[in-house]
Amino acid sequence: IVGGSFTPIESHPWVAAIFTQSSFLCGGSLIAPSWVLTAAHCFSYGDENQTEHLSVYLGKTAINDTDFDKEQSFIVEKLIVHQGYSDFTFNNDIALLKIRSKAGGCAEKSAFTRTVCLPPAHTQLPSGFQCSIAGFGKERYGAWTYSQLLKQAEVNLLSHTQCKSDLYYGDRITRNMFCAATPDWDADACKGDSGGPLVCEVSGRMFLFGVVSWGEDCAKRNKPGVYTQVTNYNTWIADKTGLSRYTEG
Ligand code: 4AZ
Repeated sequence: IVGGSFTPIESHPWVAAIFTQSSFLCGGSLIAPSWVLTAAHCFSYGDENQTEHLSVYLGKTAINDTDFDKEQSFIVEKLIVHQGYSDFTFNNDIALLKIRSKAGGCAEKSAFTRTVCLPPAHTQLPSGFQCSIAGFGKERYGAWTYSQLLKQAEVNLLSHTQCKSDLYYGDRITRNMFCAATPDWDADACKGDSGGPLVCEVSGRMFLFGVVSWGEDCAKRNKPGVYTQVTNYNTWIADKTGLSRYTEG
């Protein structure tokens, strides 16, 4: 995250940290006790062996410190990449991880870990609506390392029309994407925040509306962050996880 502020995991307890062979890979969001929603582009296409190298942590505020009193760790039982994901356009940049602890259990609710709600299908928020993003991604585009501590920032939703203008991203924005930025272009998701949450508060509850997907540079004028539109995937999520569509909200 560029700009924004450091934040404890208690403020974003659905944030998952995904590692591959002990290096940090991507963010994610806990949507059910054994399911993490993340971005498809975090994974290499067709590598059947990659799940055995993946691990997922919940309850983590510092990426390289272990706090056994707060964090929970998991192996990945199943990786489901959206069948329509394109590595060229980043359309359908969404994936699911089925997680399980070494003892066979799922995530346990605590002050540091809980699930985030999925919004009802096709819910639309108005442009300008303020939402928040969180992650361990780089604090500047050219930084050598990821943020050691979890960060968050407030960003405003942009209209599809604006984001599809030539000045922004033109036709690279599909209907499965939306954009968010700050009025001064001073806060944004960045490398390493991919797969992590964009959440918006509606009627006093936090809902997962976006998955950090891509963008040109970070916090760059006229180049907003691009997010996967989670509300287009309620049926896909329900089908793949077997979770009822009626548990949403
Ligand atoms: C990345 O490379 C990335 N500014 C993620 C988000 C953004 C840019 C790059 C948005 O993972």
